[in-house]
Amino acid sequence: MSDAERTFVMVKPDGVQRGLIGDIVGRLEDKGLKMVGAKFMQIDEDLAHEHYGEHEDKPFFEGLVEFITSGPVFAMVWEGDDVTRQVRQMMGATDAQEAAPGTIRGDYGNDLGHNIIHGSDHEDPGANEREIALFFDEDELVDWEKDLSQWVYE
Ligand code: IDP
Repeated sequence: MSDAERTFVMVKPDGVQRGLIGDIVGRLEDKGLKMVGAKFMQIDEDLAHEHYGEHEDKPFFEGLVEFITSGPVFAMVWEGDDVTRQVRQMMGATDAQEAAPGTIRGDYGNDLGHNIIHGSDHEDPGANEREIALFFDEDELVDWEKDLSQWVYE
């Protein structure tokens, strides 16, 4: 499993403030995914601009930067088969009011901007690796065997 796909996931400032880190980590663990990196951190303006660069021209961009730098986030890297798409499915739609019940945004969120969680876009090839490299040094990621994986994947 060491060459399995990896994706970047982040509990946003609203999720941290609301005490949802444990629930979100628990959901990803319950799914059988493997955490290979994590850190509790504060995003600065430069990192926010780089991470959300694709939205630079959008009217909500300044508000988005202000929000994502407003408090700590919990940044993570998760590994598993097709993990980028799997996590996006678990997250639900961007607008938490439209996200299906049972998804993270659907169960915890009530807003488009304050939507609890970020996960790399599976429809943007390479976004997962780009975002991982932006937030983590290679030596901050742990290559380990999860015994449970033999019961998760055939
Ligand atoms: P995603 O987070 O589901 O990938 P994106 O379209 O990449 O959605 O947008 C990034 C983030 O920007 C969203 O998660 C949300 O917090 C914020 N955002 C997107 N569209 C709007 C908007 O129209 N108004 C306010 N915030 C928005």
